[in-house]
Amino acid sequence: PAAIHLADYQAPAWQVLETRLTFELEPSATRVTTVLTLECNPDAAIGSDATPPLVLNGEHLTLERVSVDGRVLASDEFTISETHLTLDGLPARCELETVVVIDPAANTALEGLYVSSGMFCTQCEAEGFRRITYYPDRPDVMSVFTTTVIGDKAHYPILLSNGNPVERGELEGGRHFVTWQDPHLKPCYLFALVAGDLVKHADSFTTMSGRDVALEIWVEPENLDKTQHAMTSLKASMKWDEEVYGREYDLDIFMIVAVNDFNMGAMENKGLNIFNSSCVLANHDTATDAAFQRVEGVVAHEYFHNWSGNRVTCRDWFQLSLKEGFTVYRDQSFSADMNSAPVKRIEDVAMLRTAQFAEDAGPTAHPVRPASYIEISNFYTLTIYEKGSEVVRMVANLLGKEAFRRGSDLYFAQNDGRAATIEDFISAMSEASGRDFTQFMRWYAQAGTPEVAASGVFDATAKTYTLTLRQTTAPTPGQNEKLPLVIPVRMGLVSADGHDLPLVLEGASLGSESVLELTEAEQSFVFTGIEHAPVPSLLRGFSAPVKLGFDYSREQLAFLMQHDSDGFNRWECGQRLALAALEDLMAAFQRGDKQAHLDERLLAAYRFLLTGEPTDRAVLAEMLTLPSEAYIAEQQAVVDVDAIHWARKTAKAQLATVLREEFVALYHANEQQGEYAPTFEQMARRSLKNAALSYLMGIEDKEGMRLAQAQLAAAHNMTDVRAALTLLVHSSRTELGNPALKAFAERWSHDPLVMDQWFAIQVTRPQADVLDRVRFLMEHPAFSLTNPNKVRALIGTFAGQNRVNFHRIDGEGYRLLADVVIELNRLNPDIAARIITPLTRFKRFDAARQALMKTELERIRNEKLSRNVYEVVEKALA
Ligand code: HT7
Ligand code: ZN
Repeated sequence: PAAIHLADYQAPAWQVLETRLTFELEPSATRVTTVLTLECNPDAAIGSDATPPLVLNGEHLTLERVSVDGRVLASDEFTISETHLTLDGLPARCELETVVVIDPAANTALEGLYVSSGMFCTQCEAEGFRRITYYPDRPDVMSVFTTTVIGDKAHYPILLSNGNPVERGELEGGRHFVTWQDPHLKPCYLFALVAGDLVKHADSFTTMSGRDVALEIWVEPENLDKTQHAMTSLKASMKWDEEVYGREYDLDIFMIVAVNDFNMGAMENKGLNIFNSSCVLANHDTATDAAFQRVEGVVAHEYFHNWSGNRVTCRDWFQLSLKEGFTVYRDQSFSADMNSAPVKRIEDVAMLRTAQFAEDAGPTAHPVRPASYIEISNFYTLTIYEKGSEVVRMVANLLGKEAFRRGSDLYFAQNDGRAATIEDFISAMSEASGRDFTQFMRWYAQAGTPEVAASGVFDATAKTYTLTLRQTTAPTPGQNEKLPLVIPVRMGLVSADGHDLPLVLEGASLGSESVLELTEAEQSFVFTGIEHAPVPSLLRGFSAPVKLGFDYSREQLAFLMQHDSDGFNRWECGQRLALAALEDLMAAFQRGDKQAHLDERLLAAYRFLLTGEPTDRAVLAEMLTLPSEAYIAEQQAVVDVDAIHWARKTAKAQLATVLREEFVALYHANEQQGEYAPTFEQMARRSLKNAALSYLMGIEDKEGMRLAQAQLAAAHNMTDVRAALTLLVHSSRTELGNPALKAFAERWSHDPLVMDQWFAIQVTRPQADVLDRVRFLMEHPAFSLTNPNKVRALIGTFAGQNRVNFHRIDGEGYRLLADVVIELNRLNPDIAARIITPLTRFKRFDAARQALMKTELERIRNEKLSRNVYEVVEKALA
């Protein structure tokens, strides 16, 4: 397959002024009649009246008829291939009608129109619309749509599409129809259709200009009691976008539909968002606090797309981060406002630094705006989303709140109804603030994570502190040369008594905190009037997506962990201290010393945390969590999964042994009082209590065991149940874990989202027999390779989270993943290309594992591959 290049972009030759669609729904033979009002773009006309060819995308379609301005065309009047329908010599303005038949029931790729749990639904981003009808399937062709959906009334009483319903009625043969009109210009990737036997949770929202908007969440009847949290989140999002960005909703109705089979989290189709059921359904019996927060975040994200994505869309798919990076930044800010801002930042940064940094250092590394792709579905990545959000965050922080708001207002005003580029976004920010972003634009073009090495020199005589910052970015595939970036480093200098010193730089007083802008490969900043050697607090709030190196002593880390005025950096210094202690243990493991002791300074830091007054329980829970195995691995030159696993387990056990009483006290201090509520305060208590339990279970403490069993039996909420069940199942006490698992499955076999958790709990067991369990569970009646949630829960969780067993030295973990990828390559290429990721990172491991992983990649390469898997495997093996 050939690559597509940003440099080759050309404006479309034809515009679609109007799109009229009629669907006659049948699971295996749906007829789609499409009427397009077309107009040739004046710039594209060849000569005075000849028009360029009209090239429409279309895949997996059976064409029945084509007509132009009412005349049916003979088969030699157009060209048809597996991917295109081409018409020559059309009038500059004409009406084209096509009739095609498609097979939604056989569509396991879940792109285009497909059937999920007996209902019809669509997924058109990025290039799914071409599996529905012949169309210029590109985001810069925007049209108004009228859609008539016809279906059997008994099976599909609910017929939905974008916009407002304008007509409905009965037809012969037990069928009925509804016509929907969407007055807003949109590209076809925002088209949606849903038909099924659904019930709704209805509510309403009054916008800031006083319009009433009907809100509807459509679900299968058994899920109606899991919709309240999504509805609350939706209303909060609508209000927040009005208050923070001045954005008002623009249709009379906003709908969300939950579907069980979905490749990603959700889709922002105009007025009709379609959600993976896992990102919309939640009640306290079935969903954990983490799931509640995910629902809140995803509902907000999709709603925010109504402006950042739909009203202003992308010119081409290279600009994907224009809508995704900006919208992630918006949803992260929303969640920070709704919950604890420091915890939200800690979670987002932890994810970025483990998963996105690994992507940026791997074979598929790409810039936030890639220069080329083979399959666009492969580019819905952490780099586009999360690093893209960090780039927008830097813009926002460099400009300050007011100027950033002026910039976003200008961006929306200048580009409303248009397909825009990243330059359009940055130029609005520049115009609103007067700031020059020329160098900053490199963040969009350069792949890889920059490293900033910091060093400081205190001069007691001159009373200065000189901070030197050096930036480098390692080469990434296809990009050897890296230029210096604009790196904002928010910082302070902390005195021995724990206060931020006043900062004076080149005669200017900057207050107690400053943002240094590193723009060259190396720069020094000389702070004057410094009486005693300070401890620098750098990259506060994680002010840029970089790896910061500073040679802190462990004492300095412990000091900053207690005294830094920046909450994020207090956590960060605790993590650095823990990492250093874990590295000691890893070194001991590697030299065969299993009696090594944990650094006393980490024990003291934990004692400080456990005995102090908790100001913010949620932050405390984060601070009591050791760096994840994935994060520790990121810090190693050659990943030693066994050493990492042993070190983390040993550190936990030693902390629990020494601080047992404190953990027991912490558990009891945070037990649930009164009724459950998904409030932030209660969630923080639950995470603290379950953190304490996890330490106690790390030594299989008798009291810990008793508490875990009691917590499971009390079944107050899924957060507590899942935490207790996980700890029991992961313990050596199979006589406790196995019956608990069995009882859980009996209680929840009817609920697919709870069964996903049941799978995930089992496949993260650290014991070596887990691989047999994974193969066994793949045969379980509740498992299905055609359901992405099940694949993620069982296979994705095993390969991504059970590192010590996935990377078994006999290569069985790799073989299992490759077997699944080969099957999925046929069934669902998008999921196949995502689930393969851990295999592509072979360069991070020792020679023996590298060879085993490569063997499996080569086995996959020998198959007849989809574009998705081909692109990933070729890049990995290049
Ligand atoms: N904009 C949505 C993207 C999406 C998607 C992409 C490829 C394949 C399936 C997909 N489902 C949804 C999701 C979002 O960022 O909001
Ligand atoms: Zn998005």
